[in-house]
Amino acid sequence: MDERLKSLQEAILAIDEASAVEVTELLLKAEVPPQEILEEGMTAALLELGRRWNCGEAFLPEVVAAAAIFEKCSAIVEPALMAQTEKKVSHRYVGATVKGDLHDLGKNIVGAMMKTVGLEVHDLGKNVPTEEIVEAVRELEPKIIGLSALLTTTMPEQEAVIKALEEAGLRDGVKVIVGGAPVTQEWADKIGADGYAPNAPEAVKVALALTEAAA
Ligand code: B12
Repeated sequence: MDERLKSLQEAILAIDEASAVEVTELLLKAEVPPQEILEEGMTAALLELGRRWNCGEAFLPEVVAAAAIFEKCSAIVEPALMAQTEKKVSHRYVGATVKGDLHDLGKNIVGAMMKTVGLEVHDLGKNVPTEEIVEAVRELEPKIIGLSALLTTTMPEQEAVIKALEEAGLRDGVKVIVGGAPVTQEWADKIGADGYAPNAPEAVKVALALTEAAA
C-alpha cells in the first residue's frame, strides 16, 4: 500500500483534520486515482475505527469527529472524481439511506461515483421513509435505485421498500440495488434485490450491467 494512503488513514484515525486535508490534497496532486484515495485511504480508516469502536478501543465522539473529517476529504476528492466522468449512460439513479439509518457517507460516495459514468443522480438523503422512496420512483421514474443500510436493525427496511414497490405496481420498471457494511449478496438475493455491491466502484459496475440489460 502507498505510504501516503497509509498516512491519510492515520490522520483520520488520529482525528487530525489539518493533516488529513493536507495529505488528501498531496495525493491528488501526485495523481493518485481519487477512487483509491476514497477506498484505500478514507474508507479503510473508518472501517478500522469501526473495529476499534467494537472492541472498546474507540468511542462515539471519535467516530463522529472522524466522519466529519471524512466528509471534508470527500469534498476535496469529489471534483477530481467528476473530472474523470466518461458519460457512458444517461439513466436516472435514485439513492437513499433507509428509514431509521443515519449513516450516509457510503451512500454519498456511491452517488458521486454513479455520476462519473453519466447517471443522473437524485439523492433522497438519509433516514428516508419507505413511502418517500416509492413516491420518488413514481415521480422520477429512475431506471435504478440504490438503498443503503448500515445497521442490522435497518436492513429489513430494504426489503420493505422492495415490497412497497411491488404493492405500488412499480417494481417491474425499476432495478433495485442494495449495499452497506452488513449487507451481503445472500441478503440481496433473499429480499429479491436485483443487485448488491460491497463498495462504490463495484456498485457502478452492477448499475451499468443492470441498466444496460434493461435498455
Ligand atoms: C461513521 C459511523 C457512524 C457515524 C455516521 C456518520 C455518517 N454521516 O454517516 C455516526 C457516528 C453518526 C454513527 C452512528 C451510529 N452508529 Co455507526 N458506524 C460508523 C462506522 C465507523 C463507519 C461507517 C462508514 O461511514 N463507513 C465508510 C463508508 C464509506 O462505508 P460504507 O457506509 O460501508 O459504504 C461502502 C459500502 O458499504 C458500499 N455501499 C454503501 N451504501 C451502498 C448502497 C448501494 C446501493 C451499494 C450497491 C453499495 C453501498 O459502498 C460504500 C463505499 O465503498 C461503522 C463501522 C463499519 N464497520 O461500517 C459504524 C457502525 C455501522 N455503526 C454502528 C452503530 C451501532 C451506530 C449507532 C447505533 C451508535 C449509537 N449507539 O448511537 C448509531 C446509529 C445512528 C443511526 N440511527 O443510524 C455499528 C452497527 C452495528 C450493527 N450490527 O448494526 C457499526 C458497524 C459500528 C460497530 N459498533 O461495529 N455511526
